[in-house]
Formats: sequence, C-alpha cells, structure tokens
Amino acid sequence: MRASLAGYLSALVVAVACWGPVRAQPPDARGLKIAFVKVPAGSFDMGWEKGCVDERPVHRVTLSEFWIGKYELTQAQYLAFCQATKHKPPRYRFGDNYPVVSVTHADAEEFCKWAGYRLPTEAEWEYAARGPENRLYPWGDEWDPAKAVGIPPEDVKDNMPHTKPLPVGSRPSGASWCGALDLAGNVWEWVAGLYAPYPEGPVTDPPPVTTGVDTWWVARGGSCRCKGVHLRSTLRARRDAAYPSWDTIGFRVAWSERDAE
Ligand SMILES: [Ca+2]
Repeated sequence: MRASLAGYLSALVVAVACWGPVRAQPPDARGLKIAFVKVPAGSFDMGWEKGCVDERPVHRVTLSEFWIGKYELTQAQYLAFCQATKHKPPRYRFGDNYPVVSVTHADAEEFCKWAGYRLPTEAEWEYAARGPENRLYPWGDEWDPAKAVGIPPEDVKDNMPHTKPLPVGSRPSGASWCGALDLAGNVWEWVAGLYAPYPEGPVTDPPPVTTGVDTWWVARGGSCRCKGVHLRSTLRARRDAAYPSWDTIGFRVAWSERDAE
C-alpha cells in the first residue's frame, strides 16, 4: 500500500513538473502591486480607414499573448521608482491614485527597466483597446462621454484647459474587451518605439520601431482635455522626446512571458 502511494506521489510530482508554473500575474520584483489584465493571442485590423492619414493603411496584426496594466501607472507607483533611484520626480502631482503625468518617453522607459516591465508596443496598445472586433472605442463603436475621462459634452466649446485627470479607473463602464480601463482618455499614454508610417501588409508581433520619422515618439488614447472624436482608439499622437511638461501624458506598462526568456 505504502509503495503504491509513493508511486502515485512521484507520478504526481513528475506531472506537476511537466505542467510547469501557471502564471497568475506578471512578476512584481519591486512590490509595486500593479494590476495587470491578460490579453489573449489573436488578430485585429489596426488603423481606421476614416481616420487621419497616419491611421492608414488598415492592416492585419497578429499578436502573441501579453499582459497590460489594467490602469495607467499611478503617481504612487512612479514615485516609488523616483525614491529608490533618485530619479527626478514629475512636475505635477495630484495624488497617489492619480495617473503619473509630465513624464518623458525616456522617463517611462527608465521606470519600466527598473520595474521589470516594458511599454506596450503601439499594436499591443491598440489591440488591448479594440480587440478582435476592431472596436473604435474600448466599449464599442459609438462615443459615450460617460465611459471615458474626456471633455464633458457641455464644455467642449471652451476646451477645458483647466481640466485635470481623475484617479485611475474612474470610469469602470469604459473597460475594454480585456478589462483594461482608461484606454480612452484621462491621460495620454506613451507606447514603445518611434513614430513611423504603418506597413502595407499583415504583420505578426511587430517590434517597436527603432528608425522612424525624425525622433517622434507615439502617445495613445487622448486625455481629459480631448473631445470624443480624439479619444478613438486608432488615433496616433506624435510628440518630441523632450516633452516633460505635458501635464496630461503618462503611460501604462506591459509584460510578456517571452520577455523573461
Ligand atoms: Ca489613458
């Protein structure tokens, strides 16, 4: 009896070893407790035929599974990095659970390197927002001011220069298909790579662009100072690398199993 139990247990050990670890969340080497959502592998049509010139041509993109921050990175999470590394803190601070703002693309990259994550590629960001159904906004194809932190419809005319971001996750009904929040609005989000025209044909896991048009970096999603049409998930904003005082730009992080290989 004892022998058969030992045999059973050893078989179980072998089975578990072969199965390998099932990762519930990306690693958290710095104890930042960043919430992630998993984005399953799949394909979508990147870009929008009716959008700006640089949103075309619409092209098929296939991506492997990855994880993306459920929220924009918060000020508390970024300040932990500043305190640990003596990195210069951002100019604007609203509160711990607000998105970090007034960070350059280089700041975002440095944070990611320290924390063990990376910026999402432009394709990953757009897929997390639009999903396999190619939605124009994270929740669907129609603009809905209740689902994103943008300019309230009644205030569109004055452009709300005084508007500030809200704490992350303030519009839970605006969740994207994979559960990420604030992909439309609140603060713009830096993504990996340089600004460059879209490819003509289908691509798989496109890497960040390293040679682009001048040295413009790309930000996505619009901010609390944008009206609905500018919060569409296909819109691309290009910004100079030295754009530190922009008080409505932050980022969110991403991670893939293959990053650890
Ligand atoms: Ca955002």
